[in-house]
Amino acid sequence: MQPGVLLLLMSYMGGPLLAHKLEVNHEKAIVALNSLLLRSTRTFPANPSVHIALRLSEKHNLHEEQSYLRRLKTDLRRILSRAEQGTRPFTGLVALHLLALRASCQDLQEKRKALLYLKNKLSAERNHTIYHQVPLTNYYQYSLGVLALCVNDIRIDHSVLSGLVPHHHHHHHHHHSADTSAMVVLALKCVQESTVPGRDVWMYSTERRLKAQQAVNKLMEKIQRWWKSNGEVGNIYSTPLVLQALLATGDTERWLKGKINLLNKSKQGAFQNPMALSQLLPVLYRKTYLDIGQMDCRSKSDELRRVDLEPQEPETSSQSEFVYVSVKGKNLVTTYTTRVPLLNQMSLLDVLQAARRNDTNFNFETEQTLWGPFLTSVNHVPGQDNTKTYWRLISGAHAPLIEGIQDYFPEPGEHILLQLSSF
Ligand code: B12
Repeated sequence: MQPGVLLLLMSYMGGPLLAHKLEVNHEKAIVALNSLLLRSTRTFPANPSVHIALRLSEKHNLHEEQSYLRRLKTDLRRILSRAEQGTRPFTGLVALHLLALRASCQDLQEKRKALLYLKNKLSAERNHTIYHQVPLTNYYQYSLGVLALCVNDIRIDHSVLSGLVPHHHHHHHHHHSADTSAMVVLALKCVQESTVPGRDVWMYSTERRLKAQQAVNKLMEKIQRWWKSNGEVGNIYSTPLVLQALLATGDTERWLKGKINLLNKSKQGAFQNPMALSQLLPVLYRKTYLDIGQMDCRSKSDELRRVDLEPQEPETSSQSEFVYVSVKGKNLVTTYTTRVPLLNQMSLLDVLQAARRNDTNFNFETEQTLWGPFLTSVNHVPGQDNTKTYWRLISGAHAPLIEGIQDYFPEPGEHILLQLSSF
Protein backbone atom coordinates (compact mmCIF):
# COMPACT_ATOMS: atom_id res chain seq x y z
CA MET A 1 0.00 0.00 0.00
CA GLN A 2 1.18 3.55 -0.80
CA PRO A 3 2.06 5.56 2.33
CA GLY A 4 -0.35 8.27 1.23
CA VAL A 5 -3.22 5.82 1.00
CA LEU A 6 -2.41 4.49 4.45
CA LEU A 7 -2.45 8.00 5.91
CA LEU A 8 -5.75 8.74 4.23
CA LEU A 9 -7.20 5.49 5.52
CA MET A 10 -6.00 6.21 9.04
CA SER A 11 -7.47 9.70 9.16
CA TYR A 12 -10.68 8.28 7.74
CA MET A 13 -10.90 5.80 10.61
CA GLY A 14 -10.56 8.49 13.26
CA GLY A 15 -6.92 9.18 12.77
CA PRO A 16 -3.73 8.34 14.60
CA LEU A 17 -4.55 11.15 17.01
CA LEU A 18 -7.57 9.28 18.35
CA ALA A 19 -5.59 6.08 18.60
CA HIS A 20 -2.92 7.94 20.50
CA LYS A 21 -5.47 9.49 22.86
CA LEU A 22 -6.96 6.08 23.61
CA GLU A 23 -3.55 4.72 24.38
CA VAL A 24 -2.75 7.55 26.80
CA ASN A 25 -6.06 6.90 28.58
CA HIS A 26 -5.30 3.19 28.84
CA GLU A 27 -1.84 3.98 30.15
CA LYS A 28 -3.31 6.21 32.87
CA ALA A 29 -5.87 3.59 33.87
CA ILE A 30 -3.16 0.94 34.14
CA VAL A 31 -0.93 3.12 36.34
CA ALA A 32 -3.95 3.81 38.57
CA LEU A 33 -4.47 0.05 38.96
CA ASN A 34 -0.77 -0.33 39.67
CA SER A 35 -0.94 2.13 42.58
CA LEU A 36 -4.11 0.48 43.81
CA LEU A 37 -2.24 -2.83 43.99
CA LEU A 38 0.62 -1.12 45.81
CA ARG A 39 -1.90 0.11 48.35
CA SER A 40 -3.06 -3.45 49.01
CA THR A 41 0.41 -4.29 50.38
CA ARG A 42 -0.78 -2.82 53.66
CA THR A 43 -3.12 -5.75 54.16
CA PHE A 44 -2.08 -8.92 55.96
CA PRO A 45 -0.78 -11.52 55.40
CA ALA A 46 1.59 -10.61 52.57
CA ASN A 47 0.62 -12.11 49.20
CA PRO A 48 3.41 -13.38 46.89
CA SER A 49 1.14 -13.01 43.86
CA VAL A 50 0.84 -9.28 44.59
CA HIS A 51 4.62 -8.99 44.78
CA ILE A 52 5.03 -10.78 41.44
CA ALA A 53 2.64 -8.32 39.79
CA LEU A 54 4.40 -5.29 41.31
CA ARG A 55 7.75 -6.60 40.05
CA LEU A 56 6.45 -7.30 36.54
CA SER A 57 4.96 -3.84 36.11
CA GLU A 58 6.62 -0.84 34.49
CA LYS A 59 6.30 1.62 37.36
CA HIS A 60 7.84 0.89 40.74
CA ASN A 61 8.13 2.00 44.32
CA LEU A 62 11.37 0.28 45.26
CA HIS A 63 11.21 1.10 48.96
CA GLU A 64 7.74 -0.40 49.36
CA GLU A 65 8.67 -3.43 47.27
CA GLN A 66 11.74 -4.07 49.45
CA SER A 67 9.81 -3.97 52.70
CA TYR A 68 7.09 -6.18 51.22
CA LEU A 69 9.78 -8.66 50.19
CA ARG A 70 11.07 -8.78 53.79
CA ARG A 71 7.60 -9.69 55.00
CA LEU A 72 7.31 -12.39 52.35
CA LYS A 73 10.60 -13.94 53.44
CA THR A 74 9.39 -14.13 57.04
CA ASP A 75 6.16 -15.74 55.85
CA LEU A 76 8.02 -18.25 53.71
CA ARG A 77 10.18 -19.29 56.66
CA ARG A 78 7.01 -19.89 58.67
CA ILE A 79 5.34 -21.83 55.86
CA LEU A 80 8.38 -24.08 55.41
CA SER A 81 8.59 -24.90 59.10
CA ARG A 82 4.86 -25.66 59.14
CA ALA A 83 5.41 -27.82 56.07
CA GLU A 84 8.08 -29.82 57.91
CA GLN A 85 5.44 -30.85 60.41
CA GLY A 86 3.81 -32.56 57.46
CA THR A 87 0.41 -30.88 57.54
CA ARG A 88 -1.27 -30.25 54.20
CA PRO A 89 0.73 -29.67 51.00
CA PHE A 90 1.64 -26.08 50.12
CA THR A 91 2.56 -26.73 46.48
CA GLY A 92 0.95 -23.62 44.99
CA LEU A 93 1.81 -21.26 47.81
CA VAL A 94 5.50 -22.20 47.87
CA ALA A 95 5.53 -21.96 44.05
CA LEU A 96 4.20 -18.38 44.23
CA HIS A 97 6.86 -17.52 46.82
CA LEU A 98 9.59 -18.91 44.56
CA LEU A 99 8.31 -16.85 41.63
CA ALA A 100 8.23 -13.78 43.88
CA LEU A 101 11.83 -14.36 45.03
CA ARG A 102 13.02 -14.83 41.47
CA ALA A 103 11.20 -11.65 40.45
CA SER A 104 13.34 -9.80 43.02
CA CYS A 105 16.53 -11.67 42.05
CA GLN A 106 16.84 -13.11 45.54
CA ASP A 107 19.03 -16.13 46.16
CA LEU A 108 19.08 -17.09 49.79
CA GLN A 109 19.08 -20.06 52.10
CA GLU A 110 15.27 -20.10 52.27
CA LYS A 111 15.09 -20.28 48.52
CA ARG A 112 17.12 -23.48 48.39
CA LYS A 113 14.93 -25.02 51.09
CA ALA A 114 11.81 -23.97 49.21
CA LEU A 115 13.10 -25.40 45.91
CA LEU A 116 13.79 -28.72 47.58
CA TYR A 117 10.36 -28.73 49.20
CA LEU A 118 8.66 -27.99 45.89
CA LYS A 119 10.61 -30.69 44.05
CA ASN A 120 9.46 -33.24 46.63
CA LYS A 121 5.87 -32.03 46.57
CA LEU A 122 5.74 -32.25 42.77
CA SER A 123 6.85 -35.88 42.95
CA ALA A 124 4.08 -36.45 45.48
CA GLU A 125 1.56 -34.68 43.19
CA ARG A 126 2.69 -36.91 40.32
CA ASN A 127 2.42 -40.13 42.36
CA HIS A 128 -1.02 -39.13 43.46
CA THR A 129 -2.13 -38.77 39.81
CA ILE A 130 -0.88 -42.31 39.12
CA TYR A 131 -2.85 -43.90 41.94
CA HIS A 132 -5.84 -41.57 42.23
CA GLN A 133 -6.12 -39.96 38.75
CA VAL A 134 -5.92 -36.48 40.35
CA PRO A 135 -3.05 -34.59 42.02
CA LEU A 136 -2.67 -34.12 45.75
CA THR A 137 -3.86 -30.50 45.49
CA ASN A 138 -5.07 -29.74 41.97
CA TYR A 139 -3.68 -29.31 38.44
CA TYR A 140 -3.56 -25.55 38.89
CA GLN A 141 -1.03 -25.88 41.72
CA TYR A 142 0.79 -28.74 40.01
CA SER A 143 1.45 -26.59 36.93
CA LEU A 144 2.24 -23.50 39.02
CA GLY A 145 4.88 -25.65 40.76
CA VAL A 146 6.41 -26.77 37.46
CA LEU A 147 6.42 -23.16 36.28
CA ALA A 148 8.17 -21.96 39.46
CA LEU A 149 10.95 -24.56 39.22
CA CYS A 150 11.35 -23.89 35.49
CA VAL A 151 11.58 -20.09 35.87
CA ASN A 152 14.22 -20.69 38.58
CA ASP A 153 16.29 -22.78 36.09
CA ILE A 154 15.73 -26.05 37.95
CA ARG A 155 15.58 -29.16 35.81
CA ILE A 156 12.30 -31.02 36.33
CA ASP A 157 11.99 -34.81 36.50
CA HIS A 158 10.77 -36.64 33.45
CA SER A 159 7.97 -38.27 35.41
CA VAL A 160 6.70 -34.98 36.89
CA LEU A 161 6.52 -33.45 33.42
CA SER A 162 4.68 -36.39 31.89
CA GLY A 163 2.01 -35.97 34.58
CA LEU A 164 1.13 -32.64 32.97
CA VAL A 165 1.15 -33.91 29.39
CA PRO A 166 -1.91 -36.06 28.70
CA HIS A 167 -1.44 -39.35 26.85
CA HIS A 168 -3.62 -39.59 23.77
CA HIS A 169 -4.63 -43.18 24.51
CA HIS A 170 -6.35 -41.98 27.68
CA HIS A 171 -9.81 -41.36 26.38
CA HIS A 172 -11.28 -39.14 29.01
CA HIS A 173 -8.44 -37.12 30.39
CA HIS A 174 -9.21 -34.61 33.13
CA HIS A 175 -11.09 -31.54 31.95
CA HIS A 176 -9.23 -28.44 32.97
CA SER A 177 -10.98 -25.15 33.67
CA ALA A 178 -9.88 -22.06 31.73
CA ASP A 179 -7.67 -20.90 34.65
CA THR A 180 -6.00 -24.29 34.94
CA SER A 181 -5.57 -24.75 31.18
CA ALA A 182 -3.82 -21.38 31.01
CA MET A 183 -1.48 -22.29 33.88
CA VAL A 184 -0.59 -25.63 32.26
CA VAL A 185 0.19 -23.79 29.00
CA LEU A 186 2.53 -21.39 30.82
CA ALA A 187 4.32 -24.26 32.58
CA LEU A 188 4.82 -26.30 29.41
CA LYS A 189 5.81 -23.26 27.37
CA CYS A 190 8.52 -22.53 29.94
CA VAL A 191 9.80 -26.11 29.70
CA GLN A 192 9.79 -25.95 25.92
CA GLU A 193 11.81 -22.72 25.80
CA SER A 194 14.24 -23.45 28.66
CA THR A 195 17.95 -23.33 27.97
CA VAL A 196 20.77 -24.47 30.23
CA PRO A 197 21.84 -21.39 32.23
CA GLY A 198 24.86 -19.68 30.72
CA ARG A 199 24.92 -22.00 27.71
CA ASP A 200 23.25 -21.90 24.35
CA VAL A 201 21.63 -25.36 24.51
CA TRP A 202 18.09 -26.52 25.25
CA MET A 203 17.41 -27.79 28.75
CA TYR A 204 15.19 -30.64 27.50
CA SER A 205 15.42 -33.21 24.72
CA THR A 206 13.80 -32.62 21.33
CA GLU A 207 11.24 -35.33 22.07
CA ARG A 208 10.25 -33.75 25.41
CA ARG A 209 9.97 -30.31 23.87
CA LEU A 210 7.85 -31.65 21.04
CA LYS A 211 5.50 -33.37 23.49
CA ALA A 212 5.19 -30.11 25.42
CA GLN A 213 4.46 -28.21 22.19
CA GLN A 214 1.74 -30.69 21.17
CA ALA A 215 0.06 -30.43 24.57
CA VAL A 216 0.22 -26.63 24.39
CA ASN A 217 -1.39 -26.69 20.92
CA LYS A 218 -4.23 -28.90 22.17
CA LEU A 219 -4.91 -26.63 25.13
CA MET A 220 -4.80 -23.48 22.99
CA GLU A 221 -7.28 -25.01 20.52
CA LYS A 222 -9.62 -25.57 23.44
CA ILE A 223 -9.11 -22.00 24.66
CA GLN A 224 -9.87 -20.67 21.18
CA ARG A 225 -13.08 -22.69 21.11
CA TRP A 226 -14.07 -21.13 24.46
CA TRP A 227 -13.18 -17.61 23.27
CA LYS A 228 -16.24 -15.32 23.43
CA SER A 229 -16.68 -12.38 21.07
CA ASN A 230 -16.26 -9.85 23.91
CA GLY A 231 -12.80 -11.25 24.57
CA GLU A 232 -13.50 -13.42 27.61
CA VAL A 233 -12.69 -17.06 28.26
CA GLY A 234 -14.44 -18.69 31.20
CA ASN A 235 -15.21 -15.58 33.25
CA ILE A 236 -13.48 -12.25 33.84
CA TYR A 237 -11.30 -13.80 36.58
CA SER A 238 -9.95 -16.60 34.43
CA THR A 239 -9.41 -14.35 31.40
CA PRO A 240 -6.25 -12.62 32.77
CA LEU A 241 -4.45 -15.97 32.97
CA VAL A 242 -5.79 -16.96 29.56
CA LEU A 243 -4.38 -13.71 28.15
CA GLN A 244 -0.99 -14.70 29.57
CA ALA A 245 -1.25 -18.00 27.74
CA LEU A 246 -2.21 -16.17 24.51
CA LEU A 247 0.75 -13.80 24.89
CA ALA A 248 3.10 -16.70 25.57
CA THR A 249 1.94 -18.40 22.38
CA GLY A 250 2.09 -15.24 20.26
CA ASP A 251 -1.62 -14.44 19.81
CA THR A 252 -1.34 -10.68 20.39
CA GLU A 253 -4.57 -9.94 18.53
CA ARG A 254 -6.75 -11.83 21.00
CA TRP A 255 -4.65 -10.55 23.89
CA LEU A 256 -5.33 -6.91 22.92
CA LYS A 257 -9.05 -7.50 22.57
CA GLY A 258 -9.19 -9.22 25.95
CA LYS A 259 -7.08 -6.53 27.58
CA ILE A 260 -9.39 -3.70 26.49
CA ASN A 261 -12.42 -5.58 27.76
CA LEU A 262 -10.81 -6.26 31.15
CA LEU A 263 -9.70 -2.63 31.47
CA ASN A 264 -13.33 -1.61 31.07
CA LYS A 265 -14.40 -4.20 33.64
CA SER A 266 -11.80 -2.85 36.06
CA LYS A 267 -13.24 0.64 35.67
CA GLN A 268 -16.56 -0.80 36.85
CA GLY A 269 -14.80 -2.03 40.00
CA ALA A 270 -14.53 -5.74 39.16
CA PHE A 271 -10.91 -6.06 40.31
CA GLN A 272 -11.00 -4.73 43.87
CA ASN A 273 -9.73 -8.02 45.28
CA PRO A 274 -5.90 -7.75 45.43
CA MET A 275 -5.47 -11.37 44.31
CA ALA A 276 -7.69 -10.77 41.25
CA LEU A 277 -5.85 -7.52 40.48
CA SER A 278 -2.48 -9.24 40.87
CA GLN A 279 -3.44 -11.75 38.18
CA LEU A 280 -4.67 -8.96 35.89
CA LEU A 281 -1.90 -6.35 36.08
CA PRO A 282 0.90 -8.32 34.33
CA VAL A 283 -1.11 -8.82 31.12
CA LEU A 284 -2.10 -5.15 31.06
CA TYR A 285 1.66 -4.47 30.87
CA ARG A 286 1.99 -7.19 28.23
CA LYS A 287 3.88 -9.42 30.65
CA THR A 288 3.59 -13.11 31.52
CA TYR A 289 5.03 -15.20 34.36
CA LEU A 290 7.59 -16.48 31.84
CA ASP A 291 9.14 -13.00 31.82
CA ILE A 292 10.15 -13.49 35.47
CA GLY A 293 12.94 -15.79 34.29
CA GLN A 294 14.52 -12.92 32.32
CA MET A 295 14.33 -10.25 35.02
CA ASP A 296 17.64 -8.65 36.02
CA CYS A 297 16.17 -6.32 38.67
CA ARG A 298 17.91 -3.19 37.42
CA SER A 299 14.84 -1.03 37.53
CA LYS A 300 14.90 2.42 36.09
CA SER A 301 11.59 3.55 37.48
CA ASP A 302 11.02 4.48 41.12
CA GLU A 303 8.10 6.83 40.93
CA LEU A 304 4.97 4.90 41.81
CA ARG A 305 2.90 6.27 44.66
CA ARG A 306 0.06 4.41 46.20
CA VAL A 307 -3.36 5.98 46.08
CA ASP A 308 -5.07 6.53 49.38
CA LEU A 309 -8.73 6.40 48.67
CA GLU A 310 -11.13 8.79 50.30
CA PRO A 311 -13.39 6.81 52.62
CA GLN A 312 -16.73 6.57 50.84
CA GLU A 313 -19.99 7.60 52.43
CA PRO A 314 -22.02 4.41 52.80
CA GLU A 315 -25.26 4.51 50.87
CA THR A 316 -28.13 4.10 53.25
CA SER A 317 -31.17 2.22 52.08
CA SER A 318 -34.22 2.69 54.24
CA GLN A 319 -36.55 0.14 52.68
CA SER A 320 -36.66 -3.20 54.45
CA GLU A 321 -35.62 -5.78 51.91
CA PHE A 322 -34.41 -9.27 52.58
CA VAL A 323 -31.79 -11.69 51.36
CA TYR A 324 -32.79 -15.34 51.54
CA VAL A 325 -30.23 -17.99 52.42
CA SER A 326 -30.75 -21.71 52.12
CA VAL A 327 -28.49 -24.69 52.71
CA LYS A 328 -28.58 -27.90 50.70
CA GLY A 329 -26.71 -31.12 51.43
CA LYS A 330 -25.22 -33.52 48.91
CA ASN A 331 -28.54 -35.30 48.45
CA LEU A 332 -30.05 -31.98 47.30
CA VAL A 333 -32.34 -31.87 50.31
CA THR A 334 -32.77 -28.39 51.77
CA THR A 335 -31.70 -28.57 55.39
CA TYR A 336 -32.04 -24.96 56.39
CA THR A 337 -33.52 -21.66 55.24
CA THR A 338 -33.54 -18.19 56.69
CA ARG A 339 -33.89 -14.57 55.65
CA VAL A 340 -31.80 -11.62 56.68
CA PRO A 341 -32.78 -7.94 56.45
CA LEU A 342 -30.46 -6.29 53.94
CA LEU A 343 -29.01 -3.12 55.43
CA ASN A 344 -26.54 -0.78 53.70
CA GLN A 345 -23.83 -2.36 51.60
CA MET A 346 -23.75 -5.86 53.05
CA SER A 347 -21.43 -8.48 51.62
CA LEU A 348 -22.51 -12.11 51.61
CA LEU A 349 -20.14 -12.56 54.57
CA ASP A 350 -22.02 -9.83 56.45
CA VAL A 351 -25.31 -11.55 55.59
CA LEU A 352 -24.08 -14.90 56.90
CA GLN A 353 -22.80 -13.27 60.09
CA ALA A 354 -26.14 -11.58 60.62
CA ALA A 355 -27.91 -14.91 60.09
CA ARG A 356 -25.65 -16.50 62.68
CA ARG A 357 -26.39 -13.73 65.18
CA ASN A 358 -30.13 -14.03 64.61
CA ASP A 359 -30.36 -17.80 64.89
CA THR A 360 -28.20 -20.05 67.04
CA ASN A 361 -29.19 -22.97 64.78
CA PHE A 362 -27.20 -21.47 61.94
CA ASN A 363 -23.44 -21.81 61.95
CA PHE A 364 -20.56 -21.48 59.47
CA GLU A 365 -16.77 -21.35 59.43
CA THR A 366 -14.21 -19.78 57.12
CA GLU A 367 -10.51 -20.07 56.43
CA GLN A 368 -8.27 -17.25 55.22
CA THR A 369 -6.75 -17.76 51.72
CA LEU A 370 -5.00 -15.53 49.19
CA TRP A 371 -8.43 -14.79 47.67
CA GLY A 372 -10.00 -13.92 51.04
CA PRO A 373 -12.19 -15.97 53.40
CA PHE A 374 -13.14 -19.38 51.99
CA LEU A 375 -16.34 -20.94 53.35
CA THR A 376 -15.15 -24.21 54.87
CA SER A 377 -18.13 -25.48 56.82
CA VAL A 378 -21.86 -24.83 57.19
CA ASN A 379 -23.97 -26.06 60.11
CA HIS A 380 -21.05 -28.22 61.27
CA VAL A 381 -20.76 -30.00 57.90
CA PRO A 382 -17.30 -29.39 56.44
CA GLY A 383 -16.37 -29.29 52.78
CA GLN A 384 -13.27 -31.46 52.55
CA ASP A 385 -10.34 -31.82 50.20
CA ASN A 386 -9.99 -35.54 50.87
CA THR A 387 -13.60 -36.22 49.90
CA LYS A 388 -13.38 -33.57 47.13
CA THR A 389 -16.37 -31.65 48.39
CA TYR A 390 -16.85 -27.92 48.94
CA TRP A 391 -19.59 -25.43 49.78
CA ARG A 392 -20.65 -23.96 46.47
CA LEU A 393 -22.12 -20.45 46.37
CA ILE A 394 -25.14 -20.17 44.08
CA SER A 395 -27.49 -17.31 43.25
CA GLY A 396 -31.09 -18.23 42.56
CA ALA A 397 -31.31 -21.89 41.68
CA HIS A 398 -28.50 -22.24 39.18
CA ALA A 399 -26.06 -19.36 38.82
CA PRO A 400 -22.79 -20.08 40.63
CA LEU A 401 -21.19 -16.92 42.00
CA ILE A 402 -17.91 -15.88 40.47
CA GLU A 403 -16.75 -14.15 43.65
CA GLY A 404 -16.27 -15.25 47.25
CA ILE A 405 -18.35 -14.42 50.34
CA GLN A 406 -16.40 -11.27 51.17
CA ASP A 407 -16.48 -9.76 47.67
CA TYR A 408 -20.05 -10.58 46.67
CA PHE A 409 -22.80 -8.10 47.54
CA PRO A 410 -26.28 -9.65 47.31
CA GLU A 411 -29.17 -7.69 45.81
CA PRO A 412 -32.38 -7.01 47.73
CA GLY A 413 -34.66 -10.03 47.38
CA GLU A 414 -31.87 -12.32 46.18
CA HIS A 415 -31.86 -16.01 47.06
CA ILE A 416 -28.46 -17.41 47.96
CA LEU A 417 -27.96 -21.15 48.03
CA LEU A 418 -25.09 -22.83 49.87
CA GLN A 419 -24.78 -26.25 48.34
CA LEU A 420 -22.41 -29.04 49.30
CA SER A 421 -20.92 -30.08 45.94
CA SER A 422 -18.20 -32.25 44.43
CA PHE A 423 -15.20 -31.04 42.49
C1 B12 B 1 -8.92 -25.04 42.44
C2 B12 B 1 -9.90 -23.92 42.65
C3 B12 B 1 -11.02 -24.18 43.47
C4 B12 B 1 -11.20 -25.47 44.26
C5 B12 B 1 -10.25 -25.40 45.51
C6 B12 B 1 -10.05 -26.70 46.29
C7 B12 B 1 -8.99 -27.63 45.72
N1 B12 B 1 -8.46 -28.48 46.52
O1 B12 B 1 -8.64 -27.63 44.57
C8 B12 B 1 -12.72 -25.42 44.59
C9 B12 B 1 -13.49 -26.22 43.54
C10 B12 B 1 -13.13 -25.90 45.97
C11 B12 B 1 -13.02 -23.93 44.41
C12 B12 B 1 -14.16 -23.33 44.94
C13 B12 B 1 -14.56 -22.03 44.66
N2 B12 B 1 -13.97 -21.18 43.80
CO1 B12 B 1 -12.20 -21.49 43.03
N3 B12 B 1 -10.57 -21.69 42.09
C14 B12 B 1 -9.69 -22.67 42.04
C15 B12 B 1 -8.51 -22.26 41.13
C16 B12 B 1 -8.68 -22.95 39.77
C17 B12 B 1 -7.11 -22.54 41.70
C18 B12 B 1 -6.92 -22.11 43.17
C19 B12 B 1 -5.56 -22.53 43.72
O2 B12 B 1 -5.31 -23.70 43.95
N4 B12 B 1 -4.63 -21.55 43.91
C20 B12 B 1 -3.26 -21.76 44.30
C21 B12 B 1 -2.95 -21.40 45.77
C22 B12 B 1 -1.48 -21.10 45.94
O3 B12 B 1 -3.62 -20.24 46.20
P1 B12 B 1 -4.53 -20.29 47.53
O4 B12 B 1 -5.26 -19.02 47.59
O5 B12 B 1 -3.78 -20.71 48.74
O6 B12 B 1 -5.50 -21.51 47.15
C23 B12 B 1 -6.68 -21.83 47.84
C24 B12 B 1 -7.76 -20.78 47.67
O7 B12 B 1 -7.60 -20.20 46.38
C25 B12 B 1 -9.03 -21.60 47.76
N5 B12 B 1 -10.02 -21.11 46.79
C26 B12 B 1 -10.32 -21.64 45.62
N6 B12 B 1 -11.26 -20.93 45.00
C27 B12 B 1 -11.56 -19.89 45.83
C28 B12 B 1 -12.46 -18.87 45.68
C29 B12 B 1 -12.58 -17.89 46.69
C30 B12 B 1 -13.51 -16.77 46.49
C31 B12 B 1 -11.79 -18.02 47.87
C32 B12 B 1 -11.93 -17.01 48.97
C33 B12 B 1 -10.88 -19.07 48.00
C34 B12 B 1 -10.78 -19.99 46.98
O8 B12 B 1 -8.69 -22.94 47.45
C35 B12 B 1 -7.31 -23.02 47.13
C36 B12 B 1 -6.75 -24.36 47.54
O9 B12 B 1 -6.90 -24.57 48.92
C37 B12 B 1 -8.73 -20.70 41.03
C38 B12 B 1 -8.18 -20.08 39.74
C39 B12 B 1 -7.32 -18.85 39.96
N7 B12 B 1 -7.29 -18.00 38.95
O10 B12 B 1 -6.69 -18.64 40.96
C40 B12 B 1 -10.27 -20.61 41.19
C41 B12 B 1 -10.90 -19.32 41.70
C42 B12 B 1 -10.01 -18.70 42.78
N8 B12 B 1 -12.17 -19.76 42.32
C43 B12 B 1 -13.15 -18.91 42.15
C44 B12 B 1 -14.47 -19.06 42.70
C45 B12 B 1 -15.46 -18.00 42.30
C46 B12 B 1 -14.81 -20.12 43.55
C47 B12 B 1 -16.14 -20.32 44.29
C48 B12 B 1 -16.65 -19.05 45.00
C49 B12 B 1 -17.19 -20.84 43.26
C50 B12 B 1 -18.60 -20.99 43.81
N9 B12 B 1 -19.58 -20.40 43.13
O11 B12 B 1 -18.85 -21.61 44.80
C51 B12 B 1 -15.79 -21.47 45.27
C52 B12 B 1 -15.48 -21.06 46.72
C53 B12 B 1 -16.73 -21.10 47.61
C54 B12 B 1 -16.41 -21.11 49.09
N10 B12 B 1 -16.67 -22.21 49.75
O12 B12 B 1 -15.95 -20.11 49.65
C55 B12 B 1 -12.70 -17.71 41.34
C56 B12 B 1 -12.48 -16.47 42.24
C57 B12 B 1 -12.80 -15.16 41.55
C58 B12 B 1 -12.96 -14.03 42.52
N11 B12 B 1 -12.97 -12.82 42.02
O13 B12 B 1 -13.10 -14.17 43.70
C59 B12 B 1 -11.41 -18.29 40.63
C60 B12 B 1 -10.38 -17.23 40.24
C61 B12 B 1 -11.90 -19.07 39.37
C62 B12 B 1 -12.69 -18.22 38.38
N12 B12 B 1 -12.05 -17.72 37.36
O14 B12 B 1 -13.88 -18.05 38.52
N13 B12 B 1 -12.08 -23.32 43.66
